[in-house]
Amino acid sequence: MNPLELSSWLHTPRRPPLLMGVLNVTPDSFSDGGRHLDPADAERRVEEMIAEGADWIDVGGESTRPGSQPVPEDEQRRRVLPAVRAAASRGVVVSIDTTRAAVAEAALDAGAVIVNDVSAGRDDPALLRLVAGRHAAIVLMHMQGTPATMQQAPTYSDVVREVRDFLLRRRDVAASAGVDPSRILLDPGIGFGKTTEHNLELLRELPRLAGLGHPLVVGTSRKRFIGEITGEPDPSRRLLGTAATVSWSIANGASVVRVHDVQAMRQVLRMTCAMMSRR
Ligand code: HH2
Repeated sequence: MNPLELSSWLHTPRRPPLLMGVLNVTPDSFSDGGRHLDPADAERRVEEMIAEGADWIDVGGESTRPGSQPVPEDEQRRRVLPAVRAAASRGVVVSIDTTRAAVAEAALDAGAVIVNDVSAGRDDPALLRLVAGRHAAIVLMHMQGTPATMQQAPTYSDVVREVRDFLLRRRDVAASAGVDPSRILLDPGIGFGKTTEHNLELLRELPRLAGLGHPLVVGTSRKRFIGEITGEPDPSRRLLGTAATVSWSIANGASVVRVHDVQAMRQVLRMTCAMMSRR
């Protein structure tokens, strides 16, 4: 999908679900860390994901796995810009996975059109103003705590209600900062300050989040809760567990699924959409 098609997709009431391919340009991401640090490797992976059927490529230069520490803006920029340029030059939709306005701005200059902010505009207030000024799209994601501490003791009285209320609050803050509401996507933040049971509850109740009037992004790919349920400790071997969650998410209203295994999940998405008559 190219950026123009994204604009019309955002205004389509029954949107065909999109596949967001993950490209982490980091030494320490939980599943693809260290594999794309050389710009030539990142570029190869971009080409591969496009050939495999990615609609959109999400480039990140900072791991947000549990226990991770922030990466300086300069270093994030150094890591992500070659990959953003490589993906944008091939005409595909590119998002920048960052919480920092300076990194997002450099990525938008290099051709990204979406900011994927796992802090939903809380880490750097300048980020929402930037998105507004550039008429970019933004993913606002729920997270309890920060990556450094979020898995220590996640607590909710009603996880679905709290995530829903949070997303609506952050949507309002973004809109007040001037972000075009039709360019806001929401994400429950699977694995971000949540136990396995919290993640399952959010997936079970996904239609409640898919009905908030914004496209819903869901990122379950290879995550720890899949390992816990399936007994598979190696993230790269969680393909089938991931497939189950991707199919479920689409059937329950997700508009975008964020995945590492683009080729396999393209098949899952096609099959799920065919069963739902949303081909
Ligand atoms: N998950 C991760 C990172 N960014 N963004 C959104 N919108 N939704 C998610 O679920 C999400 C995200 C974590 O996965 P990954 O990028 O593979 O790992 P790491 O944070 O270790 O780089």
